[in-house]
Amino acid sequence: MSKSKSDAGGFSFLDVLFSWALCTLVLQGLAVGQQPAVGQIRTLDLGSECRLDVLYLPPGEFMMGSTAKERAWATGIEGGATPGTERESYEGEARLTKIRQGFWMARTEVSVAQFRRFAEDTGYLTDAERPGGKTQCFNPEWKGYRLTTSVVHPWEPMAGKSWRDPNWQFPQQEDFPVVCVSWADARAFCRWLNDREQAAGRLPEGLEYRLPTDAEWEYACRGGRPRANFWWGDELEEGVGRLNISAIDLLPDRNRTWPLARATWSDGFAFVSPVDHYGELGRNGFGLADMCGGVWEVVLDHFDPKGGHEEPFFAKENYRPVCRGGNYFDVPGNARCAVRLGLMGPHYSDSRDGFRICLGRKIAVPAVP
Ligand SMILES: [Ca+2]
Repeated sequence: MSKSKSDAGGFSFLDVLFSWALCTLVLQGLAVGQQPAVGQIRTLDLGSECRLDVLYLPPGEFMMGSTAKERAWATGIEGGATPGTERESYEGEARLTKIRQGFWMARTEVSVAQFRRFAEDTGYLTDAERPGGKTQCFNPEWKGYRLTTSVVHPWEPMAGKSWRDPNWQFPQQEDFPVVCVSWADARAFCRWLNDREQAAGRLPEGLEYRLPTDAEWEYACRGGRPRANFWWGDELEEGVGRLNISAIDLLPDRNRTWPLARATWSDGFAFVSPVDHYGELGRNGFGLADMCGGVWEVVLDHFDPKGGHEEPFFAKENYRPVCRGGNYFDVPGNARCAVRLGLMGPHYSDSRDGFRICLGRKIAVPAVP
């Protein structure tokens, strides 16, 4: 450029070109600077040395739902899910779905320690802890080890149990995912986060902490893959060391495995495992842990049995929150990215159900009783 500077007066063509190129680069740089990098981490300080990481996911598109081939695998010998049930149709046929705005997704399901910070800070009582409240927990008296076409589940509504004591047959741990919390409880946790971050001047303009939508959850679960049974691909065996599902591990004080144990390896746990226990191997393409398996993750949408929606779906009656990802006691066919179920209601809770939060665009949710 120094050569053109020697030209007498004015600017040369090269000067103009250079200036234009420089401006473009600067503008692009600014634009890039405004958009977080994929996988960028925001760490929330919840107080008392407790933290929560959310990771940035860019806008994108994916195939929501499943194909007939995928469902045939899920209900086959390896997948282990029951064929010919209504449940197979809840995923809907695979269709192109867009996530138009990037958002921040928590790396893990909300842990007991994180939920405890909320409960201690606010004195909040979960639905299960309120007078007359119950939550579904494992009944250790259960003896249904026989393999039948209709397995009788050992989960029963119990009083006096809650996220503080989900009736594990072993001590509750601070790094376990919180369970026995309802959709309403999960949303109360999000309100606390918003109030806390707002008061500290850390809540970004136009965004809120909330449950992810049905579509956001599935997009996040797939970790950048357009379509596959699991976030790592279609092969179950590649799930070794990646997820917590019903495996060969014995139930506490038992000598036989749960009849749904179709994974032929040990995941290390009869029930729940600590969040992010599997480390790098257990994280998907977006860096998110335990998206398949672990605990069911309740999302913002209400349940439409025909399939999930690109935009959040809210029912006018019969409010049944959607849960995602399968749980530690599920067959592999029920722990795929596309699997979705409707919970019994907004105040229902279970020791197989937890939640994960996100930071995303504000979404108005109709009041439900
Ligand atoms: Ca999970």
